[in-house]
Amino acid sequence: MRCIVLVILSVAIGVVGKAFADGPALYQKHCAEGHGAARLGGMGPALLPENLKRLRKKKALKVIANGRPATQMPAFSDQLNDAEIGELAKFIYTPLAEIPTWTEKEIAASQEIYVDADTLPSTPQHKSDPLNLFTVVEAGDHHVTILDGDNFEAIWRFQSRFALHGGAKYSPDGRFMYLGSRDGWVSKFDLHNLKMIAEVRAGVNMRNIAISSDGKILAAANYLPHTIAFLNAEDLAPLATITVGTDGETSRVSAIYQATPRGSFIAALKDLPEIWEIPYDGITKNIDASEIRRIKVDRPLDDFFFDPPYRHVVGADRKAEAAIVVDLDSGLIIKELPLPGLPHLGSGISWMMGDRRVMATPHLKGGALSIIDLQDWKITKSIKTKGPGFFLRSHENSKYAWADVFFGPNKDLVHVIDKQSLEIVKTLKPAPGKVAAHTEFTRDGKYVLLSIWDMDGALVIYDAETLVEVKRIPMIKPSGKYNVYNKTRLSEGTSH
Ligand code: DHE
Repeated sequence: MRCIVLVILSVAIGVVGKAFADGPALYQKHCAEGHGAARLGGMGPALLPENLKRLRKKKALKVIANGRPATQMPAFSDQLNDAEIGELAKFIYTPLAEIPTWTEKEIAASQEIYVDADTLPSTPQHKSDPLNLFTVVEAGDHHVTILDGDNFEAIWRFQSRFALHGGAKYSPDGRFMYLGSRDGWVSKFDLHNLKMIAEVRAGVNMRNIAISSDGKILAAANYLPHTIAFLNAEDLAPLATITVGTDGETSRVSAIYQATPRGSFIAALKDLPEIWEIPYDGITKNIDASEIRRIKVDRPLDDFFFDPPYRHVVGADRKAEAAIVVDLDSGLIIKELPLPGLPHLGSGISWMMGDRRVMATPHLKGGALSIIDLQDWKITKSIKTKGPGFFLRSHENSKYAWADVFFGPNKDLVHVIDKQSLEIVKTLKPAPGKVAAHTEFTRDGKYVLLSIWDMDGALVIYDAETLVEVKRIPMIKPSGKYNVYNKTRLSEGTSH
């Protein structure tokens, strides 16, 4: 008898245990309300492998167990055992069976307008120089700090959408700032009134946003679904959405860029050997295929660097470890440069070296910076660094370029390079053991702001000439920072 009871009991435990260790069921019970029944996001972020790329599984287990401080994410360790938490994590890292849809209808339904910008004063309601403000993304707790670039005091701080990515974009007059999150949210913030104006979700897994040079249209590049969404920059209402593909085969969109002198957006496609150019004036409700210029190349290219006139684009062929130069007027490949070690062309910048314009790019997998002559597209030098770097910055008024060492044992180092001799003149170690990365200059080029990319991090400000530290502001894992003047004036030393 005792034996039978034990058998029944163990079968029952087995059944219950199995039922409760079922990832999808656990998800529906505990997570669907906050993150959406289809995992596409809700109050909390989308829980899809594409959106969770920056979160290691081990960390995800901890977040499920302990929650996320200062957010609505609760701790589940008192409700779920380790096996159940493991099953949940496994489930959220499983790709969806089909590409989700996110049409204009869903985009429109997600639009939130907090205040009509026309009812607000059109002049700055603070004492800072509106063109020397910095938007600083604090990735550690998903906040944004607005920093005065003259006295380096924070004038505002607010919670952002989850996991912002890519540079902030500004309206041409510098009043409005636009942010994009990996979850597809686009936010419009008024820097004169320090108020959020509107938000909309332009995709499920978004790469970045770009703004047309007249400030009227925003474009959002998506991995999920395979679309580019165009928004009215005034209220973020959807203008048009295009599915990116050819002959029934669609592609993820790696990124979208504004090409000011060309009056167009240019898109990099992850899965198709094409570059798309979409003129601003072709973007209407009924945009059709004839409005899109498809430049055929012989392989998929992404991570673009544009020369200052936007005549040429340099794209990475990640497989062959080469950089391909395409003439955007003729649509022809004019050069293939062997650049092993994954060049990070998106971080490339250019400057005049004597009477020649050169570009420099870091490498994500190699301890070097490559220097390329933009007249004949020859690699002229490889500057050896202390490890692979991510970002590179300079300014017209500075003789130096700043290159971080983002990966490896020397991740706490930043090189300062003389733009004429191409020699490293100084290597800084602002916070031993912590990643030091991503610099940006003040509008006059006199100071440089550098992130200590750590939960117990800081923004370190240097005199750009003497290279001496002048201030350190504690911040929570600050990542990118974007100066209004440098971005809107398309400074050659910064990203656009
Ligand atoms: Fe980024 C910009 C792509 C991983 C932080 N990153 C960009 C841009 C692209 C890009 C196309 C330009 C967008 C723009 O400004 O409009 N990034 C990619 C990748 O393909 C890659 C390697 C892998 C991925 O999964 O997306 C990648 N990026 C990262 C990170 O891991 C970083 C360090 C942390 C994070 O936030 O995810 C990171 N990327 C940044 C930052 C910028 C950026 C801070 C803006 C740089 C600037 O100065 O403009």
